[in-house]
Amino acid sequence: MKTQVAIIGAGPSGLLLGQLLHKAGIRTLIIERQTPEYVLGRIRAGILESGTVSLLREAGVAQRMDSEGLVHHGVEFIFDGKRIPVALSELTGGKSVMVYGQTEVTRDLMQARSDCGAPTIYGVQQVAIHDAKSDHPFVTFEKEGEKCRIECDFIAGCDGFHGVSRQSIPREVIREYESIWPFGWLGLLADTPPVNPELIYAHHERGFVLCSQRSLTRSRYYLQVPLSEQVESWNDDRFWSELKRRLPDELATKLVTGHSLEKSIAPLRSYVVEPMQYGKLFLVGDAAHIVPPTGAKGLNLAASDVNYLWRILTQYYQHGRSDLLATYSRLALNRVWKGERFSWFMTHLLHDFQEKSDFDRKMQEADRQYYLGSRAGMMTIAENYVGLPYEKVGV
Ligand code: RFL
Ligand code: PHB
Repeated sequence: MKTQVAIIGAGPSGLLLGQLLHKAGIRTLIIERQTPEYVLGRIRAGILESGTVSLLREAGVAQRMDSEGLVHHGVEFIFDGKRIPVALSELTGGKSVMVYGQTEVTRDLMQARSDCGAPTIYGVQQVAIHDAKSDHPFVTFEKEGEKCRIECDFIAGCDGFHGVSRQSIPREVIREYESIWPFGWLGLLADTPPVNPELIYAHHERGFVLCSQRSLTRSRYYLQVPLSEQVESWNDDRFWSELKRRLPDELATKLVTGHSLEKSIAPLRSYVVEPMQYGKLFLVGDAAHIVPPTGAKGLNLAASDVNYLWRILTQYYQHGRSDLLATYSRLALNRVWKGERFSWFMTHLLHDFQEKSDFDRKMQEADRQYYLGSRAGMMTIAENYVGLPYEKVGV
């Protein structure tokens, strides 16, 4: 098989890159380890930054998002039982975020790819990257026992944190930065109306709570839990009653409970690999960086990597700009580190840290008082939450 850009992984990074390159007339072939049903079954992100929304529009896959997604102009914080609205749009000169689930983004991208006839091979095994430093890189894999080979100009490693792309780069040419958080998030999805029109990020001495949503009839809630917690020990009743204990009375009494559609525990991790390029191999999205979900940045950083790589590859194919290829890692990482910082900041601000000293707890409290008690503080939160601007490529 032969293509221009071989894409490993059909998550949001791989599919969005494939779609944008296809629109620019560049041939791609995507290979994915799982089945499409499995990929669509993973419940993950829910909040899209304005830049991600624009990119999905540019990719021509925004029709359903624009009609079914919910535009949010604000978000709410709670600490010491006090509710503090943060007026995102007012504080950012009119920007907003979109509530539209990663599952739906992925479904729209899969549909667009099949409509335009661009190839995706699901259920591949033994994926390996070869000669990434040469002018003739190639990817090998097995499909139903048959060995296959893709010859290409470039390889996009969009295969998530546990994929092969990052692992195929020699360890001596990369540097990894990592911080593991001492708790996880227990998430529950239910067909119940959200407890509040806006998302709520709540600090509580029993642990952090997030009240999110997928639509006006589907809620997504998260509870901070110790890393030792097993999802099996949380039946729906236990989840709902713990959630109510961590919310102020007026919200707890309004909360509509119901049967869970999904429940899972995710550990929290901060991770970045540098650089994000090795010869003709580019790392994109979770393959190169992970953030704790508190800032709602994971999928959005994946989209920002795609934004840079798609523009660079398009300029290369359409205008011969081979000089831009080496700029990818710097452009992507500049924004990644800011997203890491905001996610780290939000996680620190809102979670309960059992091992913190009394002094550190007071600092955390002062941070909440400062950031949510002044316009300057709220503006900082708002401009990061709606998404920092992308840098221009090739100037
Ligand atoms: P993905 O989605 O992990 O997709 C990678 C794909 O690669 C495939 N793969 C392989 N394919 C071929 N060969 C191999 N050897 C392969 N190895 C792996 C996998 O099967 C998979 O299909 O990475 P991608 O595309 O970079 O997308 C990243 C996002 O999924 C992730 O950052 C977000 O979900 C993070 N995230 C959130 N991000 C946000 O922007 N806003 C949010 O509100 C938000 N909430 C969340 C989140 C992540 C969560 N969890 C569970 C980690 C909430 C949670 C609970
Ligand atoms: C979600 O809806 O899954 C969600 C929303 C905001 C976050 C994290 C997750 O910060």
